Amino acid sequence: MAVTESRLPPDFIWGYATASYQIEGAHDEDGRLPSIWDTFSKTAGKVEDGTNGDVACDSYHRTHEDIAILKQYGAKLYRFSLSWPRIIPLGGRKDPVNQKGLEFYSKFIDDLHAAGIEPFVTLFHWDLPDELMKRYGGPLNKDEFVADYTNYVRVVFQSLGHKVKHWVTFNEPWCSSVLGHNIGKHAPGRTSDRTKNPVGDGTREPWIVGHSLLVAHGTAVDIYRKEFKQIQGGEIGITLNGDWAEPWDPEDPEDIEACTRKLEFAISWFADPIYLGKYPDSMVKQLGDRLPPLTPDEVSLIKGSNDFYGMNHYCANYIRHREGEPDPDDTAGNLDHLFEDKFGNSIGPETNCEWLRPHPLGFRKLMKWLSERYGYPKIYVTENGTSIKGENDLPLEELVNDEFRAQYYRDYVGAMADAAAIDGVNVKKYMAWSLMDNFEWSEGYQSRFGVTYVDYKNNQKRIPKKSAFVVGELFDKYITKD
Ligand code: GBH
Repeated sequence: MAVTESRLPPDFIWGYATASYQIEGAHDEDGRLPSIWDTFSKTAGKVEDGTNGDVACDSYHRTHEDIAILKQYGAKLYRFSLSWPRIIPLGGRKDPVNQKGLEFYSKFIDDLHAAGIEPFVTLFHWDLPDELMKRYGGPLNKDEFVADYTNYVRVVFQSLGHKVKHWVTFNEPWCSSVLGHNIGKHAPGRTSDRTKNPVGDGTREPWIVGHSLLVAHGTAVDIYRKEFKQIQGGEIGITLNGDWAEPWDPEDPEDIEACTRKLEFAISWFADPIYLGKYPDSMVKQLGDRLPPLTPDEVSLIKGSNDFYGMNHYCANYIRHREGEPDPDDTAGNLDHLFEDKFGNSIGPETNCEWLRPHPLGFRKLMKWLSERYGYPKIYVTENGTSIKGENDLPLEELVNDEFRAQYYRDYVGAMADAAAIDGVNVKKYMAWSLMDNFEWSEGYQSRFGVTYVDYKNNQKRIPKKSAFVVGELFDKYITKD
């Protein structure tokens, strides 16, 4: 599918990604207290298969195994996240720091370096200390949240910053805002829908939370740059999710316009303030004063706060504009996400996730769109991957022969190489999601994203799938040798 001569630059590096709550387990060990995901997943009906992250992949006890597979696969980079409630179990700036939590990550980072693997550290991948949610509503309370989050990241920079060169402030703030405070599918599960949750206001809370996360991101970057960057020499940015949009009716200007609006509501909500210093006009127009304005001080903190653009990308949708006034609970931009266009063409094959259908060309198109809008920033792909329909039900010998996932990576890595070689996109790093099967949030353990099979019934045994080797071969092929 990719143009055969497209290549990635010689300094390109790649690896794998995971997140603390999805893999670590050890939920009550060495001083860790609950996060909002512990509480949410233990609330009846919130996770489809009734599971949680108490054990997950047991990575807290298996750092050596995880490093060994990374090495075996030839990865040079590992993106993982820190669990805030391991480091400051109650979360707040006046609460005690847990040395055991810091020691765990410190040792892990040393071991990665010893294996020749660069740590790429996410500071927040959704596991907010539960106490902060109870105390003041977490990011619903901007001032408290920003003060506690920046205290936490300062503790981390102080103790781990001399050995980490890549930081992500927040993973996918859209998910915390919309899935957590509008749809209610993610922790803390707040929504206007009273059949799902007794409290929440999906018309206002997602926009308040998004604002808090932007200000917390900008403030954390400011602290890093003023107090640590000069000595520690690392870089810092935010990771945004965003899937590509194709018009449902390619002839209808309103569907074409809706595609731009969809990208603005999903991506530019955060990226425009960071690169352009303002919210997108389409959002201001639809949301009015429900979108909390950025003060001039906030704009100066947030604008220019990305050393790189962290891009999580999985799939694409056909977009059809809606007629009439937007619903007050709408967060998408008054449009529908569809899997088929006007003519009945599917955007891509089904997977095990309702939302995910691969469409590799969309990866290239989105990188180009982002590059044009934001002035060709350095892009790091911080997640990309797929589940496979029915994978969980296959016998082991078939499951590990995951040709569908291997093909996904051939197509997506090829599309990225085309974006770099033909469109001039400045993409420099790539981390596949995921190193291993793990706790897939509200889908529990039913959907697998790993290039490594994890046998949850047999002591969390790790077994490489075919795709693990295909990914390594792909980068050998695409990266230009010096
Ligand atoms: C990533 O999010 C996460 O960072 C990672 O932790 C996770 O394991 C991985 O994806 C695989 O899911 O139909 O309204 O529920 C990906 C971005 C955006 C994908 C929201 C799912 C669901 C929208 N996600 N989307 S909805």
